[in-house]
Amino acid sequence: MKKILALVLLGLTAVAPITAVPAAAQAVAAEQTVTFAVDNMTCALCPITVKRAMEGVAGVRAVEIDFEARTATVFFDTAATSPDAIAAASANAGYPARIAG
Ligand SMILES: [Cu+2]
Repeated sequence: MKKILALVLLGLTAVAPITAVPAAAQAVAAEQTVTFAVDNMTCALCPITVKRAMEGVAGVRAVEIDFEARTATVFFDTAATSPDAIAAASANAGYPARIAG
């Protein structure tokens, strides 16, 4: 009897990770962090404009600007927005942005 119970338990634990993978993958895919190279940031006020433009995109959770590196690191919900939409918002404000390689 104990052997059968052990086999049943092993069977359950073997199945559990398989069913858990899709849910975990979805949770990871829902949020993404992308760093953009941003053009035209010439003075200390430019990062504020870029930050506000990117934060104005629905789904953007956080924007971190590195003025020295001329980059913007954006944390966003992939279900609500995309890197293209965030880059477009920055471009519309006068600061073309592209995903940093
Ligand atoms: Cu400026």
